[in-house]
Amino acid sequence: AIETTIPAQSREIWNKHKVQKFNTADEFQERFISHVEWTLARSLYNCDDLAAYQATSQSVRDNLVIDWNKTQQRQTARDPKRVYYLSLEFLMGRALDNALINMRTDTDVRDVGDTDETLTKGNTSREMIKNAMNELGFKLEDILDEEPDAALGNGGLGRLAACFVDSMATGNYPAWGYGLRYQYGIFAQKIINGYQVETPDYWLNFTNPWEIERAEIQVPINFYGYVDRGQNEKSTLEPSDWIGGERVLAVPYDMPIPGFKTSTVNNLRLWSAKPTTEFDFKKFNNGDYKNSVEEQQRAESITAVLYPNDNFLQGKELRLKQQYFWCAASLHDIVRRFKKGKRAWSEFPDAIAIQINDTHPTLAIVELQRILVDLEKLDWHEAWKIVTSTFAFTNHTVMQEALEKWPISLLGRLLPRHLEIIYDINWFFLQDVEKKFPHDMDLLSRVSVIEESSQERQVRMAYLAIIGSHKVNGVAELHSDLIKTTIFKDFVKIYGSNKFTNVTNGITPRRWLKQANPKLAQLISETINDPEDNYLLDMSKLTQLSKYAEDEKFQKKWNDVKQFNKQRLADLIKKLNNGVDIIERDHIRNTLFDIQVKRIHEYKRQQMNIFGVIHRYLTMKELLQSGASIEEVVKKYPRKVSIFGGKSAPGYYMAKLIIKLINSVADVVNNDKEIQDLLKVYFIPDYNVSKAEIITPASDLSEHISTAGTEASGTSNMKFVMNGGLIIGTVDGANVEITREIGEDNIFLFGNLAENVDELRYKHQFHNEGVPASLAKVLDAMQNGAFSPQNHSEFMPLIDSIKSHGDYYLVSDDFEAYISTQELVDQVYHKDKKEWLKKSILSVANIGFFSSDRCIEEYADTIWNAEPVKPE
Ligand code: IMP
Ligand code: B1N
Repeated sequence: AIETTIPAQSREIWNKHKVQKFNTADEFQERFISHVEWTLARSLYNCDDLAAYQATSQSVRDNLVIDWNKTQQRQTARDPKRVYYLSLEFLMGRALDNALINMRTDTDVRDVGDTDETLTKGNTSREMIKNAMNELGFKLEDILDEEPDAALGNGGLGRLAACFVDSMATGNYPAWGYGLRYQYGIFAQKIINGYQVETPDYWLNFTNPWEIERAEIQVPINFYGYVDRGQNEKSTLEPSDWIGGERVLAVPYDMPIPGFKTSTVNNLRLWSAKPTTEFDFKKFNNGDYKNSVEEQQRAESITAVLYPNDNFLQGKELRLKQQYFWCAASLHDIVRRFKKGKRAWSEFPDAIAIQINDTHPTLAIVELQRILVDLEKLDWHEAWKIVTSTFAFTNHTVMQEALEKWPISLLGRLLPRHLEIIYDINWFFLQDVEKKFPHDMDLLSRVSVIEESSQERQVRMAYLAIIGSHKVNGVAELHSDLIKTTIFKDFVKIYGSNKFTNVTNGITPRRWLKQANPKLAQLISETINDPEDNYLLDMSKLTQLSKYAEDEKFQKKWNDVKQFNKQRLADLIKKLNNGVDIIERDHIRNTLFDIQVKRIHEYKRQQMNIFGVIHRYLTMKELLQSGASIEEVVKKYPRKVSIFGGKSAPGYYMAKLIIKLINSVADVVNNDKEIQDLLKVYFIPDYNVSKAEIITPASDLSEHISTAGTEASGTSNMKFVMNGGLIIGTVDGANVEITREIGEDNIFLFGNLAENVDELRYKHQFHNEGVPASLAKVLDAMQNGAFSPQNHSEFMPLIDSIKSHGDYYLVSDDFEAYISTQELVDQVYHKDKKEWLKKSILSVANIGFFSSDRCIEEYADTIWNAEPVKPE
C-alpha cells in the first residue's frame, strides 16, 4: 500500500471531492473559463489569444496531472525496474498540440475498442477542443501559435531525447527524463544583411503552464573545497570527507509527458539552480553585504543558458559545473527514491537503469560511486559492480572535436573528490588490462582515462563512460560499426564485442506525422481503414499503402496533400520575407521544393549544396546567353526552389560564412530577371522545432549529404521520408538503413563511401590534384565576386578550405556525382510524375522501422531489461 500522512477517517472526504478530468466540450469550457478568471485573473473583457493559450494549457494540464498522479502511484505500488534517461538537452518544441493529440479523456478510455465512430475517432480530444474553442470565440490554430518553443537543445541529440520521452510514455515504461531547466534555450537567429545574428531566447517570459515547480524540494550541491584525508592519511578507496567550497540548491521543475492512447503520463524533471539561504556572515560582518548577495546570486548562472554548440566541445568551466550540478541532483533524487523501497544495495541494478545521452552525464557514474563509497560506506568493489551494472552509454559522434576531455587541473579544483575516484577507477581498469594483455604499454596509454600526451593532462570522458557502463551503443548500424573499428577499437579488444551494440535512432510519428502533417495522417487512416489511428502505434500497418502506389486516384490524393503542404510552407516563407512571395503562386505545383534544414556544419556540407545551386545557376545563364529559350532551359533545369535553414554555433566562423554565402547567392539569383522563377533560393531564419513541423511535410526532396562516416545517424532524414519526401544523400548514418527499408529505387544515393575517406584525405594532403571542372567553375565565379561585388575575397576561406587546406570534407571528391544525381532527380520529378509519386508512397509505406517506439523497445529489451507498467 502507498503511504500517506492523511488519517484513515479523512479518506471519505478526500474521495467525495476527488478531482475529475473534463470529458466533454462543455466541461472543458467550464474549466477554461475558471482558469481565465482564477489562474490568470482575467475575464471575458480582456482575454486575448495569449490568455486563451494559457487557459487552454492550464485546463489540459489539469487532465494530465490527474493521470500523472495515477501513473506515479501505480509505479510506486508495483515497484517495477525504473529507467532514467539523462540528457543535457531536451528539444521539446511546443507542448499543447502534442498534448491534445496524446491526451485521454475518460470518454476515450471508456470507449477503447468501442464501435461508436464519433467517440473512437483518433483525434477525439483535439477535435472536441477545437470546436469548443470556436464556440468560445477563438481559433485553435492561432492559440497554438502563441506557445513559445521549449528549445532546450541544439539539434538531433536533443530532439532525439524529446522523441524518446514521448515513446517511453506511449510504451508505458516507468521512465523519467532528467535535464536542466535553462532560462535561455538555444538562441533565436536573425539574419541581418545576410549574416547570422544571435538574440537571447528568454522562453520563460510568460509563465510556463507546462512546468510544475517543486519549490519544496531543494537538493544542496557542492563545488570546489578539498578532501580531508584524516590524520593517518587514509586511502582514497575508504569513505572520504569532501569539505567546504561553494554550495547551491537544485530545485526540480516537472513537465508531464503524456503517452499516446494510454493514460500513462510520465515525468521530465528539469533542475534549476538557486542560491542557498545560508548566508556568509563573515563577509557581512566585514561590511561587504552587497558582495555577499552578489556571490549568492551567481548560483543562478549555472542554469542560465544552454551552450549553443552542436558536435563541438567548448571546454568551459561553467559547462562542467552544469554537468555536475545536474548529475548530482538527479542521482540524489534517484537514490532517495530507491531508498524508500528499503531494498539491499546489491539490488540497485535490478531496480534502476540509467541511460546516459552521450558523455555529457558521465560524472553521474563517478557521483554514484561517491555516494555508495563515501556516504553509504559500501566497499569500493561492491560499489563499482553496482555502478557498472546500472549505467549504459550512447555515443552520438565520432567527430574528434566533439569528444569530451576535461583538464585535470579544472576537474580537480571543481570536484576534488571526484578526481580521486576517477584515478582509482582508472587504476583498477588498467590493472585488469595489464592482466589480460601483459606488457603492452602502448595499449595501456592508449586506453587510459587520463590522456598524458597533450601538454595538459586531460580526462577522456568517453573512456570513463565505457568503463562505467555495461553497454555502449551507437545510433545507426554504420556508426555502431565505425566506433568499434575506430575510436573504441581497443575497448572491443578488452571487453569483447558484446558490450558494444547498435540501436538505430527513431522519431515519434505522433509529432512528426499526425501533428506536423494532419492531411497526410487523415489520408493514411482513411486508406488503410484505421479511424482510430492505431497505425501510429504499429507503423508496420503502413505497408498496406504499397498496394496503392500506382493507383492513379490515390496518387492524385497523395499529390494534393503534398501541394497543400508546399502551399503552407510558401505562406510561412512569405510571412518571414516581409510579405513578399519567393515562389509565384501559380508555379508552386511544378516547382521542386529542395530542402536542407539542420545545424550548419562543414561536415553536413551545406557548402556543397549551395555550390550545386551556383553551378545550376551558371549553367542556366550560359544556356540562355547562347540563345536558348526559357522553354528549352526548363527542359534541362526545371523549376526549383532551394530552401535552407539552420543555426550556426556563434563562434563557428566557417559555418557563419556558409550562411552568408547562401544569402548572397539568394540575393543574386532571386533578383536575376533573366532567370525569372526557374530557380529561387531562400534561407529560413531561426529554424526550430515548430518551423520544422511546417517545413518537413513540404519537401519534394531533402538533402542529407554529409561526408561519409561523419553523420552518426541523422533523424531529419527519417522525418522527411515519413512525410513523403524523397532523399538525396550520401551512404552515411541512417541513410543506409533507410535505403534498406524503402528500397534503393526510392532514394537518390551518391558519393564516396566511409571506407574510402581516409585514403582520399591522405591523397589531398600529399597530391594537389585540383578540383573537377564543374566545381572550378563555381569557385571561380565566387572568387570573381559574382556573389560579393563589394568584396571579392569575402568567400575566399571557403574556397581555400577546398583548394589549399586539404578539402577535409571531400567536397571536390563528391561534387560531380552530386551534380549528376541532382540532374537525375530533375528528370524523374519532371518527366515522370507518376514514378515520383510511386516512390513517395512506397517510401512512407516502408518507413515504419524508424518509429522511436521500436527504438525504445530495443533499449528496454536489450539494454535496460525493463518492462512496461500498463494501466488497468
Ligand atoms: P518520488 O518518486 O518520491 O519522487 O515521487 C514522484 C512523484 O510521484 C511524487 O511527487 C508524488 O506526486 C508521486 N508519488 C510517488 N510516490 C507516491 C505515493 O506513494 N503516493 C502518491 N504519490 C506518489
Ligand atoms: O546526435 C543525433 C544524430 O542523429 C546526429 O547524427 C549526431 O550528429 C547528433 C555535443 C552533440 N552527436 N553529437 C552531438 C550535441 C551537442 C554537444 O554539445 C555533441 N549531437 C549529435 C542523435 O543521435
